[in-house]
Amino acid sequence: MRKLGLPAMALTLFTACQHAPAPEPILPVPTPEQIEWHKMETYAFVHFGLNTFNDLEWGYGNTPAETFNPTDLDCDQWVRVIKQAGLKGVILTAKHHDGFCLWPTKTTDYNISKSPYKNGQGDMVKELSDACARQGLKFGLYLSPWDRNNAAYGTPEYTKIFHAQMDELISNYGPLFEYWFDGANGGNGWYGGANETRSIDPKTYYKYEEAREMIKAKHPGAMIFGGTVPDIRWIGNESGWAGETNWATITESEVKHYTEHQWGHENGKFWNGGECDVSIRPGWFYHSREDHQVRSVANLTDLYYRSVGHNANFLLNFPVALNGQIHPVDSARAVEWHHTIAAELKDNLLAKAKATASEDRGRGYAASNVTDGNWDTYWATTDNSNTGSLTLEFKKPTAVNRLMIQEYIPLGQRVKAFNVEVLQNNEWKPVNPGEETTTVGYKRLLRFETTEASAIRINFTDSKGALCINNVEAYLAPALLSEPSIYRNAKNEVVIKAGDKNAKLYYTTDGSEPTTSSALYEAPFILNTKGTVKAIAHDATFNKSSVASAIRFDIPSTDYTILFPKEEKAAMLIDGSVGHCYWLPKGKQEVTLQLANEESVCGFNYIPNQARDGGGHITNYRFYVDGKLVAQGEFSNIKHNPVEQQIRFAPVKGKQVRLEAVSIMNDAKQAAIAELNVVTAD
Ligand code: FUL
Repeated sequence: MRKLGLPAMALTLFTACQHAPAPEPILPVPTPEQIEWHKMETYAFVHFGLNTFNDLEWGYGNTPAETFNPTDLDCDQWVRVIKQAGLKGVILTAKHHDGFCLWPTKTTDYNISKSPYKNGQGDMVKELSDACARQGLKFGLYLSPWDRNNAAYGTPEYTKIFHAQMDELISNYGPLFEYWFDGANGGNGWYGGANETRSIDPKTYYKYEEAREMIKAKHPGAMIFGGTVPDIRWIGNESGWAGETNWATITESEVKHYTEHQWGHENGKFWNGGECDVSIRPGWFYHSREDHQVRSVANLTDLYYRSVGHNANFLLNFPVALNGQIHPVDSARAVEWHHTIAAELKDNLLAKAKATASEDRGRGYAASNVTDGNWDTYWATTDNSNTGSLTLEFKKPTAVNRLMIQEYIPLGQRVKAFNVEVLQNNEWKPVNPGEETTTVGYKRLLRFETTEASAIRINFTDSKGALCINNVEAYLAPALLSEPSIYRNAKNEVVIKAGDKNAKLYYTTDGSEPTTSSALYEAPFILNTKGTVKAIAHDATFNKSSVASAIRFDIPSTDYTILFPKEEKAAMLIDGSVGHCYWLPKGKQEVTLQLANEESVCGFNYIPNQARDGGGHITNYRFYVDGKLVAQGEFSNIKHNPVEQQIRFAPVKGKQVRLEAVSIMNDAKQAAIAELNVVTAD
């Protein structure tokens, strides 16, 4: 054995005195790039393209390129709003399923150069990437594999076109932080005029392995979303939340149903953090009819806790409006949301707390590492101890209602379960009695009722190995009021509900803005005509009003008679309650409604099954007024985003309407309808 010289020996001894050995990693562990991605936490999506100008969610591939014509396009405005909303990057839909390319690609004529925008000289991908570079925002791209325009779709030639498009995108627009491959492969499309259904095997057709190599060669740090070799995973819904249990590890080949993505797999073979994508409005693309349906600050804040606070990243979509800018309501809401989160998590009450633990693994792994503000130092237990508790003592009793815990993920995700207690008058009390919380990962945020604590104790009750916790913070978040919900039931009674127990509700029915001097809501009231109800919630304790809610009610339930299906249960179709879903009986999949008076019908609303992962969604429909076909088409993307579907058409006078389900999701035989009603002209 080679003898160590004195200085080398001293160094070895010195190092040994400094640190106990680090825990062995528990595989799989994230790559350094994946860790950087976790640290981004929130970023933006922009859906903009031909769909915007044609009021569509999924263009069929035949909408004329000439219709793309934003009048005041301003990518710097997008970037400003996105930055002010605290989001760290933006991903642009360079090509959606309709196949229209927002850059002057050489691969197809169906692109921006064939539009009137800048007389065919425009390049949206460049405009946005330049604006990002100017203002210091990360940039990413979405390229839909499914292409409903391309004549070659379905043949090997299209795969080449798809890769060539990707090559243009990765070669000409600067560094990318994320590359998004959408999973939708709906089947039917225009396909160069063939107008048919084409199916491919998404596992092999797009050659994702080669695509990955191409992207990584130019953008080693880019996270690949979707495809067969992703770095990060879809969370299994388009509603913006991750499961309460959320492992950043998964074995894709073992996923039986896509909704499993919300939890990941405890013993997954690959590190694949979850990304929660959601639009700030019901649709991904802009529709003016949704101007009053922008998510509220309370809703977005809740989603933040259920995405970032559940060990996932949050991808918030802005459907850019027809003029080429983020709508003022969306931007105001997103910025206010950011300020709300910043206010909720402003002063870390544990910054100066004394941290002790049931044990640690020796020098360098003390409990105090969880409050030192250094992400790379962590409290760790000995190898054979997969439980342990961490106590954080305040200088004096302190009111708290939020707790943040982070694991040192470079060594793998470990914690399986824990609970939290507070010390009050020398007695430990659970913050959520009887509840065990599962998984921590990169970040876990807990919300609980405001409680006085002289200390907080976190009991880790199960873990895959030694505990490695690098950060714990606590906060006192101010109260945040939720907007009231308003609906009208089968008896024409308007019911207004508050989201918070101390809130009082005030409302108007004449279209004016409610204030605390408006009518106080005490009980449901009758509205048996068309009308608009507006309400606010007010909590005198915090002297704060929430955003008002407003609903325009069309003709009341009592003005409908259900002619078909002829069964009592069918009343659920028009009872105003989206929670009651009606399944059409076997046989003819249609609904016929008789109206009390002849109306000028100009549209209808179909609310699909709202049960979590519920089925029965109608994917293609026909709609008749007095036996005359007035509208037909598809409810695009209804499977993953089952929001209210509103179809509008030129007014037609009539007394009888019929909705026919032409096809149902997954080729099911029975359609489900939570609510169905008509839109009438004033
Ligand atoms: C889905 C698409 O079908 C939607 O249109 C949207 O782009 C969403 C982000 O992904 O799969």
